[in-house]
Amino acid sequence: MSNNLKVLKFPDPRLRKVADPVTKFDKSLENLANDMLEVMYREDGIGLAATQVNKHVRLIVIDISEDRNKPQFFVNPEFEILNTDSSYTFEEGCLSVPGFNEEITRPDNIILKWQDLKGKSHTDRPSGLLTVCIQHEIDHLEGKLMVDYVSSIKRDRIKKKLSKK
Ligand code: GNR
Ligand code: NI
Repeated sequence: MSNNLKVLKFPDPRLRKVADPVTKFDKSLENLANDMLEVMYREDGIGLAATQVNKHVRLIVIDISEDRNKPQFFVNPEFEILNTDSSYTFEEGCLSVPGFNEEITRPDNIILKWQDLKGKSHTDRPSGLLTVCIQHEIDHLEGKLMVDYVSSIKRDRIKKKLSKK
């Protein structure tokens, strides 16, 4: 099975759109989630935001399991920072910024609220890699990218390199 979704690459301006909340929990949402999962697995990512495949709705898929068989779906995710003093630095990569890794520091003590594909609400305190990944993906829904955390000199250099491709 294969779909037509392609991952947008920086500096594509469509990556800067702010995604709309999901209001209909129907079959088409489920289909999009499964298509995104396929793209994520195909490209060896641990997460994917709908924005990256040019669908501007607040939907994220993540699989941080070793066996790549524990998909998680997050609809309309939001987080609250519990303790701003506690942060974590991790070398992040992004399918929309291929070939670049950057150390990014983010809060590591958050409460996450989201809905599942049926519209049911959940609240949890993520830990480890999920804390990093969900924040990276929520940034995408806000039109924000990894490159926004680096200096403008470095960002311009990345832009030049990726524009040549
Ligand atoms: O595959 C991915 N790996 C990754 C590593 C560290 C922090 C975040 C990520 S997400 C990334 C896939 C991606 O671009 N998701 O938006
Ligand atoms: Ni990304």
